[in-house]
Amino acid sequence: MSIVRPYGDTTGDGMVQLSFTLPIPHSKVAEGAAAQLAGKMGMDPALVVHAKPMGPDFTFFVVYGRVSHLVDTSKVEVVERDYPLLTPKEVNLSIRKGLRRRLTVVGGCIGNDAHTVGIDAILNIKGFAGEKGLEYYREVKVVNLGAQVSVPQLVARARAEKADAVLVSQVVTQRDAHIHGVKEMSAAFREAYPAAARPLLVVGGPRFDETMAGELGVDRVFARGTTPGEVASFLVDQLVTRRAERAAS
Ligand code: B12
Repeated sequence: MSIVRPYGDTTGDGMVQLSFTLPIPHSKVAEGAAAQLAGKMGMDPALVVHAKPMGPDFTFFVVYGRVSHLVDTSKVEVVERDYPLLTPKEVNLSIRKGLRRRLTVVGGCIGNDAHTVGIDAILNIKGFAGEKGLEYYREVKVVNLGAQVSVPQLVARARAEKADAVLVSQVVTQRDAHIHGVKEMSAAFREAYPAAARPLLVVGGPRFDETMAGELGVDRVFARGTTPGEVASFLVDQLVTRRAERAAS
């Protein structure tokens, strides 16, 4: 069945929970304002179930209520994985046979972003979710530039290392910093390289929409929960398998 409604107390009752902050001190009026907002967003009835002062001038709310909207799962657009998931052994073997040299990856957090935990989860040997990071792969050379790398620094290092792929993390999303940062980065790589020689551009972070690769000018977007194995498999698919297919045709 492709049409579904939210489930709260009983199947299909349409109940949802919403949290937000209003820039007003906690009071009965503030709670009324929260209920009014939820009502305008389509929740009816809208019940304020939690209100907590956040300092003297702000209040955090949780509102529980019913919405009448239906969701059609057949109209949902997502990026499905379109490459096979490989084990580290298979990744190493493919690179060795297909490239006949190590695959070089340069990565980091660009702009002001200092949230390195995500890129480290993908690159560092300790990895993520029980999987080892790309440093563990014998046939992958990892250059992790860490936090707050400027775009010119990233381009220069990618050139110096003859990077096959550039992996960029953006976690801060205030004022769409992640979107602006990635667009600046992809434009800089397009300017610095002839199209055929440009490294594969891969970005990731918890608030990216995976369908945005084209708009951002990158080859792939990875969102929250990404594992190193998925990234390694994607790199092999793009830089070894598909390249060999193109060369053969
Ligand atoms: C830890 C943390 C910090 C640490 C960072 C330490 C470090 N070395 O990374 C410190 C204390 C330094 C910090 C500072 C700040 N932080 Co902070 N921080 C967090 C926190 C709690 C966790 C982030 C994290 O480590 N997640 C774990 C990793 C594993 O998850 P991930 O990043 O999503 O990565 C996964 C995927 O997204 C993906 N991925 C990520 N990157 C990449 C890249 C590639 C190429 C690929 C393939 C995949 C990929 O793979 C990873 C594994 O699955 C978040 C809140 C939260 N719970 O998420 C806030 C948060 C990100 N921080 C926030 C803020 C505001 C800040 C500060 C501005 C606070 C301040 N006023 O000073 C500063 C900014 C510093 C800066 N210049 O960037 C906000 C951002 C809000 C926004 N809309 O932008 C958040 C959301 C907290 C909040 N709710 O307000 N922070």
